[in-house]
Amino acid sequence: MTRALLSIGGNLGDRLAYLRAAVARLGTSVVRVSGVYETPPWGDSAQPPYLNAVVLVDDPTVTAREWLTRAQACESAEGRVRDPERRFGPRTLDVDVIAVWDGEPVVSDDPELTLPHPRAHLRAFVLVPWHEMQPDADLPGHGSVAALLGTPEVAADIAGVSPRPDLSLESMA
Ligand code: A4P
Ligand code: MG
Repeated sequence: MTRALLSIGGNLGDRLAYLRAAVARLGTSVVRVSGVYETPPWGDSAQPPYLNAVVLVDDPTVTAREWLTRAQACESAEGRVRDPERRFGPRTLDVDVIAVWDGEPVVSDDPELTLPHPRAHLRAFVLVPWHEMQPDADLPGHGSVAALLGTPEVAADIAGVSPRPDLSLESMA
């Protein structure tokens, strides 16, 4: 069994359409999707707000590296253009691999695929939707998602993460 938690987000163009396209492209591997949240830009504030969600996927034939390949295929399909000068800059679609479980959590410090994602424990835009979808979840190496929501770095950002119940991805799963 290879299970992964993916973060999806974007802040250019038809943001909901890009999130829906990502879920559709992930296809039958999708186990659950979170609600959609409007979130302030993290890491580079001079850009529009994001829509963010998380997706739990499961496919026994897919390795951790292949989840990254699939994530990047979703980004490319939705026209994402990378600006090497602007690391956390605006994008149509960002798909990050937050964690992978292959029976046990997969741990990697490879810069091409670092697992768990090195900034996930700091990001309310990942942790809030994940907690809503799986209240008992653990981020490998960092403990429970519920506890991470109480850390000062994350707690300070929670108020800005607004549920958008009018924008559902559920019908895609
Ligand atoms: N990489 C290593 N580990 C991973 C992983 N676990 N998942 C490598 C995905 N990629 C991983 O990624 C840069 C490199 O990270 C790749 O070569 C990949 O092999 P990228 O997708 O080319 O570039 P990026 O996404 O712009 O850079 P980075 O550093 O991954 O940025 P983040 O962390 O993805 O942040 N604010 C809000 N509110 N919501 C957002 O969704 N997203 C970002 C992007 C910034 N601010 C945001 C949001
Ligand atoms: Mg990324």
